[in-house]
Amino acid sequence: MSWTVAEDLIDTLVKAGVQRIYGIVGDSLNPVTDAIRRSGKIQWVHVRHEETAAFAAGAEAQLTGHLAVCAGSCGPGNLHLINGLFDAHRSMAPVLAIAAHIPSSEVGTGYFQETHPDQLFRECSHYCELVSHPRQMPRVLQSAMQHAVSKRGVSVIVLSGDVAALEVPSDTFAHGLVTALPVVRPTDADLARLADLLNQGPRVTLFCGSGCAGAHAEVVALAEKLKAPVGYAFRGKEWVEYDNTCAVGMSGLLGWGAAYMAMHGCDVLLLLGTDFPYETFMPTNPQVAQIDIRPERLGRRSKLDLGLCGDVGDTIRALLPHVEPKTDRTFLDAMLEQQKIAVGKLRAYVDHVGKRRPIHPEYVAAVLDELAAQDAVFTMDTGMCTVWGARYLRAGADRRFLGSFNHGSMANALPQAIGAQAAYPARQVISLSGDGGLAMLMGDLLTIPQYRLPLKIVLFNNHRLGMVQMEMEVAGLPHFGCELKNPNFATLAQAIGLRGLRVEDPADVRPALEQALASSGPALVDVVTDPNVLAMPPKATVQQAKGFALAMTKMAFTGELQDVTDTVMANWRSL
Ligand SMILES: Cc1ncc(C[n+]2csc(CCOP(=O)(O)OP(=O)(O)O)c2C)c(N)n1
Repeated sequence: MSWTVAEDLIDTLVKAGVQRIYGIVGDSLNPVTDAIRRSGKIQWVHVRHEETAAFAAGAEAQLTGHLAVCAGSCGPGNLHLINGLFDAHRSMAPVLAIAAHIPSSEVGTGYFQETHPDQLFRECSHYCELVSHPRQMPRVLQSAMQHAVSKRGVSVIVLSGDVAALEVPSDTFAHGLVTALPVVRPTDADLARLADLLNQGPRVTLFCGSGCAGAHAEVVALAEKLKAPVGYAFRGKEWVEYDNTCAVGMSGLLGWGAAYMAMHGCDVLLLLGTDFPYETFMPTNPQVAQIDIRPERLGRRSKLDLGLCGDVGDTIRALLPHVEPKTDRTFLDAMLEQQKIAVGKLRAYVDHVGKRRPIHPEYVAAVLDELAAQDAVFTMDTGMCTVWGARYLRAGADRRFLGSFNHGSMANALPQAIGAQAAYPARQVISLSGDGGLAMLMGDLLTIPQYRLPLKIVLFNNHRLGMVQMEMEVAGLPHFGCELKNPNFATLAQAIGLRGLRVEDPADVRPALEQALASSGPALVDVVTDPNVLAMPPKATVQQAKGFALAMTKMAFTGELQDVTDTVMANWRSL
């Protein structure tokens, strides 16, 4: 029986556990999509923009931990994957992209739709190879999958349609995806050095990132033994915030709580699986130790006194017997008290929502947190939605948070929600979308009814590119190019086949969210929110305050007095 490269590809992916491929069909991809159709074992999820395909695959991979796949046709088709692939790669999501290519005989001739995907995707992948001969195929695919899964990130195979249709020689070998992972921890001598450092420092703080995935019990045990406050970056929040009596919130621009203070007031700061990028939020006084599975990351964000390569869980398990229990809780208790105060301040626009229109977005996020399921998957757009998610959504053992936390791309939330809901049809999936973000990949609202995905979209419709407006203000610049003239998105959603609810009055927030979450099908809640809301980082600098004052003054002088008044009125409780 003849067996083509495309058939071999699909058969191997089925055996590796791949359940669906997101993409858009095209001539060069025909042998592959036809092999999918004939196999009947993989679902083809056809989206409306290939960027959605890549984001959706990235979300599926992050949630399941398994290989997820997307595909695009030659030239512009696969080029559209690129932004989502950058996001997946930087999130360490095991994703395989199938980039179909122009006819192999035409490569290098400036042919119709010619690009060079093997060069284009190099920066956003661990492995990116052109398949030009069928005999390469089983091994190149094996290698692509191994790179994606073991190094955690993106692999790309570039495949011309004519090569995909060629017969695979019968003597090639094939074996399944190898997923076994090693125990990775520092040597005993290095662990002893780390234990010494922790034992000697009276006040220790832990700061956690996504490398703490699956290590909740270990991090909490270490914190309790050391009486150490635990701060986190957003990608660490979902793993360490819940059931943790030492948790003191997040640091960074999105942050709140006592994490900043705990990191700056300690004697030893232990960074666990975090590549938190903002040097300005890192302290210079304490001794800093860092554990990361990727040794190339050690020391690139802050001063470093001891850097060790290891998996967080494996390392803490080996370290714990050498850590002496501390009895003095003074530092921890002081930080927990600060945390309580900070949480109280966060409630300023939640507990006193009043009748003010447009609605304060903080209130919407807080009510959503209250009403959402304990195992909900939240996706959130880059922009203010990420701030509200960071501050108002509480983590839980089974809740998951997805954003474009490392790549920082707009328009991530809807496509990530599509991937999440495709992978978990019975789970509550909620997209916190910005109006700018939603509009950017709005075509894929159509994918929701097409696949009967029951996902919910909560739209923070502030008629602004709000995050950038705020950035302009803190830099002392008047707003420019941030206004959005929006339709009624609830009506638009209705026309597409989603349940659409429009909310302009704070009193309607709760009932509308309740109705949306209770409905068995997809729903979009279009909440008209305040465009002038500011989100202060946990440590606002004098420079930022000055910038804000300067922007307001400039706007007053250019006649935009109403905007100035609105902004001050919107934020007086936080200013
Ligand atoms: C693809 C892309 N384009 C531009 C930006 C710069 N940017 C970051 S946040 C943002 C505004 C987002 O606006 P919106 O989705 O309406 O959310 P809001 O901040 O108003 O809540 C922009 C333009 C980006 N990060 N990604």
